[in-house]
Amino acid sequence: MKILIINGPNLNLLGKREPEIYGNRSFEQFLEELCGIFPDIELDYFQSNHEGALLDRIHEAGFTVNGIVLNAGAFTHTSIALADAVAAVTAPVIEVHISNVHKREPFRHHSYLSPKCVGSIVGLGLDGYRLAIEYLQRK
Ligand code: CA2
Repeated sequence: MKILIINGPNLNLLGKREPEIYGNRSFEQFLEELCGIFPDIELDYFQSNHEGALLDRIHEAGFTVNGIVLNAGAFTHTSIALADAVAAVTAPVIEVHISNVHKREPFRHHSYLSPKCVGSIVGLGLDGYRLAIEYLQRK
């Protein structure tokens, strides 16, 4: 089984800034933990600050992997192009947000991606990624 985790803009700063919102671990550290939790799953990870690069990765992987765990960062609230890409691919996509976007500014309450995803996990910190992978594993 192969699952691709995609993180969008600014998520490369995890563990370096705003620990009160996003925690104090880098995603690379957390990924090591995930690989230990899911030894039988091939976990691929991609982060980009560029919308086009995220689109290209979704297109490349979206017809072959067993699932995509997607935290599109702020593009969640702006990108019809990413929503179209999620809708176009055959792999199930789970939307994850580390923070509870519904407790934050109103502009974070709307997601163009949610209607195109199998489901969304918000506000559970990095645990959201683990839960999304568990769901995809059981399917
Ligand atoms: O809660 C999430 O996971 C978000 O996708 C994070 C995005 C934000 O724009 C979304 O509304 C919700 C922002 C990512 C910024 O990540 C940082 C991490 C550490 C330090 C600074 C920014």
